[in-house]
Parts: sequence; C-alpha cells; structure tokens
Amino acid sequence: MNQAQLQQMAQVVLDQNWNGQFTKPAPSLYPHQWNWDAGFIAIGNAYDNFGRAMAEMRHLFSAQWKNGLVPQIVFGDDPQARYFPGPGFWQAHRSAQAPEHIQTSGITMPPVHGFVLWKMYEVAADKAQAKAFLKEMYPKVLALHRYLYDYRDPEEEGLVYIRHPWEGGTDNSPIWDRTLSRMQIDRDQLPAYERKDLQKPKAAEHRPTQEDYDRYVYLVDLFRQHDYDDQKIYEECPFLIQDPLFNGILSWSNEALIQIGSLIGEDITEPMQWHELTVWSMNEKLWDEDRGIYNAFDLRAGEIIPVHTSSGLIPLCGEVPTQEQAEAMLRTLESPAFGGKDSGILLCPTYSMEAKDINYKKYWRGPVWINLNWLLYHGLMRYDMTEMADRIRKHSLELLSRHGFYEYFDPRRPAEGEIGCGTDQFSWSAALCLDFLQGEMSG
Ligand code: 2M8
Repeated sequence: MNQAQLQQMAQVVLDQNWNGQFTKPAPSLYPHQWNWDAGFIAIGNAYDNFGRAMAEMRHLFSAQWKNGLVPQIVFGDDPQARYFPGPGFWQAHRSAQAPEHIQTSGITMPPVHGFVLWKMYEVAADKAQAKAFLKEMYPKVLALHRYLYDYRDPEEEGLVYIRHPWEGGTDNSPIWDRTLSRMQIDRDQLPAYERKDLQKPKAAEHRPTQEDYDRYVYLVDLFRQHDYDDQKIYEECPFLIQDPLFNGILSWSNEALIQIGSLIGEDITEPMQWHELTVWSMNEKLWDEDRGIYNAFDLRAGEIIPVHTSSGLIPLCGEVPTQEQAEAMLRTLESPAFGGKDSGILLCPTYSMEAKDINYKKYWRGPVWINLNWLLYHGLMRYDMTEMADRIRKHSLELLSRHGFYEYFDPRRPAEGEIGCGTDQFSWSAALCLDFLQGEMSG
C-alpha cells in the first residue's frame, strides 16, 4: 500500500468514528469520548480537519470539573453504547465538582492537552484562528495542571500521583502489579458488575484479568463512597503511584503551556515553576542510574517500583533527562530488553523482553502501542537521536500499513496468529499514522 492510500484509510477510520460531537476511540469497544485519545485524535485531525480537532478538544473540556479535573471518560448519549463502567456506576454527580449538564467518570488521564494544543498550532494553516483557539483553551489547561499540583502532589514535590490504573492509561501495566496484589479484595463485598469488553474472540486472553477488574471496580467504589473528595481519597486509597509516563507527559505539557502563554501574552510564572520542579524531582527521585530508565514510585508503600516498562522512557518527550541521561536511555532502548538493535523485533515492546512474564499479546504487558511509539519518537527527536526515532516511525507505519489500524500489535511479527490485537479501526492508531506520514513525506 502506498502512502496516499494509507493516509486515505486512516482518514476513513477517523470519519467513521466521529459521531458529530466527538470521536469514539473505536466503533463498539469504546463508545464514548476518552481523555487522552481525544488529544491524539485532535493531532491527526489538525492537518486536514482543524475544525473537527477544535470541536474534539472543546467537547472534552466542556466536561471539565469545577476543580479543574478533566475526566477520563465523557459519556455520550448513544442508547446502543455498551461499556462498563457507565455513568450509573461512576455516579460522578455525588461530587459537587462534577459538571451538571454532562456525564463523566470520576478520574483523570495523562495530561496530553498542553502539547496537543501546541502541536495543533504548529500545523495549523490559519494561524490567527489557531491562536484564538489557544487563547480560549489556555486557562482550561492551566486549571487542569493546577488541579494536579494542588490535589495530587501532597508533598509538593512536583510529582503528581495517579489513584487508579485507568488514570495512567496503561491499564494492566506490570508497574501496578505489586500495589494491586497488596489489595485484599473480598468478592462478596464488591458491587455486582458485568464486563462488556469480553465479547470478541480472544478478548479474555488479550485484555486485563478478572482479578485486575475486581481491583479497578473496588477503587471506583471507594471513590464514589467518598463522593470523589480528593483529600479523603488520598487518605484511604491503597493505590497512589507517581508514574514516569504521566509525569513525563505533564512535563511536556508544562513546557507547551509556557510556549502558549508566551505567545498569547500571559504571565507564565506558574507553569515555569511547575516545569522546573517536576523535571528536578523526576531526576532526583525516579531516575535509575544503573538501568538508564525512570522508575515509578509507590507513595502508599513509600518505595520505588523498579519494573522495566517503556513508560520509563517516555520522559524523553518532556525533555526531562539531560543529554547524558538520554544517551543512557537510548542504550536501554537498544538493549535486548527493548529489542532496539537488529533483533527483528518491531519497536517498541511496552514491557522488557527480559521479564519472565512478558506477554506479547496482552494489552499493556508487552505489545506495541502506536501512541507510546509516537511519544518516544518525539522524545528521541528532541535529543537528535534521529536514527532510532526513524526506526520507530518506520516500524509503526509498517505495522499500520500491513496489518491495519489495530489497538496494539505483537512486536515479534509471528508467522502464525494475529499481529494486530484488540479492536481494529482504532482512532489514535489512525490519527497518529497521519502525523507519522507527514514526517515521512517531509523527509
Ligand atoms: C483503555 O482503557 C479503558 C479504560 O479507560 C478500557 O480498557 O476500557 C486504555 O488503553 C486507555 O489508555 C484508552 O484511553 C482507552 C480507550 O482507548 O482504552
């Protein structure tokens, strides 16, 4: 397939998943609007459909809570939508902070919005229109970051915690295993629930386990019992993790807020202070000198989580590491753990291939994800590591053009069995394909 055909097919996926108000991440598995998906999708649409990219972001932020939180899910009103947990389970209205006119979940997701807005501005054909859009959105993104620093950074370290695996975006990442395994769940005490994500063949094999879901549900139940009060949740939640992916993305978006604020003539003191502190603390607390990667930190247990996943490489995108640290990260990427050098593996597996429990088809425990590849690509480019960046872009485009716009991919190119896993017609795979193609066409 040539580039023009791939571009056209990606556009078709985005068009089909657009429902007039927002883009569904996938036609049936994910029938509502998801937070960081919306950001990646807006990047793809910014090239040829700037109006839709703006509408996507506006719809997401129309559901922003009064305290600044931007929810993980904004529920649409399609009566056919089958998704668990839906608005009736979340009961977000128990919080006085939740919006009244629209239904949402009660947690957030990686704060991609700052860099998404900046990227939209960079590619916009009509700069005046894009600048007016930045002016409109800047205070909203600022309010989100303020929420994160005010409510999710209790020690004022500049490191934000997540309180649910879904907030991290990497639902069943091995990073959370130990923390989740400490949670003793009594199934009889759990609210009754029915998963809707196991309809497709192989879904049980590829998606999170029942034990994972019990814990996800337990946490949501805890939050709603506390009416989504941040302080009470902080005191009681067994899952409080400072994740390098979340904080690396936050750094990139802080930086983008500084750029946007300067462009539109705002006082940028606050984002500058956030940025400096977050970068400093990530290097002080999360950097692992021996392994050339960033770790996560379990705030509840008070310990580092030394689990080798590609999340620890994402801080490259926020220019968190120094050049020297970034070179160590490149060596990590090239090592047998991530298969970066002539191993025949397609980049980038999400979990170390040296881990005994890597599973190349199981969601966030091994497969390649296009959004993480995209973040790594941009991170590597920031350090002029063009060879590795190009390899990641090429591998991403190879997967997409040969196998389709799947949710995640088996990096081993197995001769038998599927390479594309999860749902097909997955919106961010299509959207970021459009962005990768721009890089390809401009050389
Ligand atoms: C996946 O997560 C949702 C819960 O948020 C799910 O499994 O139902 C994750 O891959 C997440 O990162 C993504 O935003 C979402 C929608 O694509 O699906």
